[in-house]
Amino acid sequence: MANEQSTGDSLPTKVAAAKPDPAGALTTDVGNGGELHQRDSGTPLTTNQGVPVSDNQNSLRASTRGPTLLEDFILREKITHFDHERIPERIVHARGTGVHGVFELTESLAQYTTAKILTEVGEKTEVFARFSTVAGGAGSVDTPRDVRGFAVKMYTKEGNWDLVGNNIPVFFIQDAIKFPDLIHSVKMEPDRGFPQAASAHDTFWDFISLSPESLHMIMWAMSDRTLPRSLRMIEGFGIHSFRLLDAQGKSTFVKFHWRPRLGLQSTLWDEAVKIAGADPDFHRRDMFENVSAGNFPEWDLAVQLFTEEDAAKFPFDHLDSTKLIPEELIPLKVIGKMTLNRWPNNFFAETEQVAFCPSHVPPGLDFSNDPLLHGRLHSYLDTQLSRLGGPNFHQIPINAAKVPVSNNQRDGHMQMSQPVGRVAYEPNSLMKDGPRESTRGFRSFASAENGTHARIRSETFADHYSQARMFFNSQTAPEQTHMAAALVFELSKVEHPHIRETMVSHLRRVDETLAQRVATGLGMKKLPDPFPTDTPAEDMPPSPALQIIGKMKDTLQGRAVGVLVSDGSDSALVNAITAAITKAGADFKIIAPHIGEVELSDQSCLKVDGQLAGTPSVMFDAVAIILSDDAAAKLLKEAAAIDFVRDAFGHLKAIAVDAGAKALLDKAGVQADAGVVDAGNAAGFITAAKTRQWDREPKVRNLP
Ligand code: HDE
Repeated sequence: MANEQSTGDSLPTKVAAAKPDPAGALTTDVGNGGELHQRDSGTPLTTNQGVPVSDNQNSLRASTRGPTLLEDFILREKITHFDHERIPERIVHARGTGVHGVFELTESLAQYTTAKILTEVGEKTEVFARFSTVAGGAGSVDTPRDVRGFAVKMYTKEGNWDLVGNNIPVFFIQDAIKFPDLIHSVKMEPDRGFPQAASAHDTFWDFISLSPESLHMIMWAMSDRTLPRSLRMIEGFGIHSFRLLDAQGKSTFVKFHWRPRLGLQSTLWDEAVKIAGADPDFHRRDMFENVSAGNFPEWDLAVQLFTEEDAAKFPFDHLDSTKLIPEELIPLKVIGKMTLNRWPNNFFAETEQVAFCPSHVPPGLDFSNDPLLHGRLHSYLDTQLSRLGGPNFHQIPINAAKVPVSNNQRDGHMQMSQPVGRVAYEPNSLMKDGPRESTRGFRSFASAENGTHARIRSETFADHYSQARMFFNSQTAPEQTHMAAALVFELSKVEHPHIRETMVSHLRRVDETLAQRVATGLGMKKLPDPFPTDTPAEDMPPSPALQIIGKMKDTLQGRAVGVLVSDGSDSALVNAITAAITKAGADFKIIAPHIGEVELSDQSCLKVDGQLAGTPSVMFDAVAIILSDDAAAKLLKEAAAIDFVRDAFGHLKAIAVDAGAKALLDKAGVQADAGVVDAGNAAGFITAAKTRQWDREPKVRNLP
């Protein structure tokens, strides 16, 4: 039952003078600052036992200025509950943002599976999605360079299905036994307790340099995929191969992909770093604001389907989670759409307490033999036991299936159900309508396993470099440059030269030009020898589907534009540009030197969304600057204004400028290019704002 407590909607009324009552009679309240707290005006405030509380401002004292009494059970209950408000945060993916939504199937997979969620076209299934960073704690920032978790709980008619994926289709390691080491290496170093939410330190790169299997994932991690512009603009991947089973038990392998309808988009590293300071909640706020405003993000669910025979022909092993199946080899088939449309009521109750387990699958799905997946099938259930305190976490509303749950499991910490009757076992003859096995129940694929029982890694898992090379070769030139720059940045933070050298020796196995660029960036005089391997990279055809820039949608939809104005700004220009932004499906925020309102040239008033110093240009995809001459002259002395312009330019954004703004550009040393557009040319500005000005990059940054 919901814990009915004051919502805080009826705030205490402030009065000039409240009189203390020495006798402690309940006619008058004495609160801090002499606030009179309205009694009997809303829902009664109670203890957790339902006892109404008369005074929530003063603890029980032996005398007016005397000691507080242990007898005060109301104080003790309130403080004790508060002391226990925190539960252990997730060991990985602690920082997350959750949203409710719905999944609708558009194409049936009835040919391959019995799972109703994949066969009933038009059926809408409630979902809860949680997006996360991996390495940082729950209070860390939203924009470190990190993989993003993409976990979706689907409350299907046949029980919950948790598709617990990431925004990258491969992983660092091939075997679950290595996972604690990987995570320990990336987390804060144990002797010093830093760095928080960062892979740029010795222990991470030490581990990676000694784990060649991680090289493909490292290519992704050093790409702009780990710097998403918005959680609404990331892809999601189930990574492992799963199985679909039809009514005869025939198996087809499947990989799951989420594709954002808004398209992929990333930030630049310098931008992500500055966003971390300007708004540590950048992604959570972006999701909250858009879902609250009705801009519901949508993803297509697509599958890659293949048989055992197809898999035997792949030049890699699909059971190895460091490998992906190029779309050019097995095309994606779109089968449905997810729309996220409802912000949770309560962060803790839902986003924090949601428990995902890859082992939660409905009948008609099953697992492949991926050894990483098998480790996960154990780990998630286990972690919930300590994080949520016991085996009844499935009863917490956000985790509860939307179909009846009936079995003979009993008791345990925080048991919420009250089973009736004397039977708690099966088979039984005493409870005729008790829970029984079902012919529609979950079945595992009948596989014939044979081979050596041993701690062994398959030969087919030995190639660590071919797909790393394929990924690098598939990128556009600016994306390759960003990867080189990311490697230089990260390895420059590594204190031990031998770790840097080992990493460059691995890069020589991936791509010689990349290795050379990174080595030069690290000030190395000569290249180390390539890392010894029996399995050097084979050239694979590039896969353009792995790009971000090449795949960017020609749209401003879902993006945000910052419009910097002042008192006296030209109203016609401001109105035309804001109308064009809205027409393009984007959002705009009005920024000004002061909060409140600005009075435009035609005396109309415009509400200000953000004060200049607190709303830097890194928060936006493009900016428009329309200033009166007076304001422009004043802002020439304002560092926040100069930074606004310099960063917008440095981050390759389109900038719309009027005459006043041009002075600001000059002061910032910005030499206008095609991305700097006259504010009178709203259409030209919108076109430029749909992409970054990639040609500008070599002019503003020395890249490796
Ligand atoms: Fe996880 N992972 N993981 N992981 N993972 C957890 O479970 C684990 C892996 C992923 O929003 C934990 O409830 C092992 C791959 C997401 O609540 C834990 C291995 C992928 C989330 C755990 C992996 C993921 C987690 C921590 C190697 C992408 C956040 C808290 C075998 C396919 C879910 C929790 C959320 C969370 C274990 C590798 C995705 C400890 C042992 C590969 C999105 O159980």
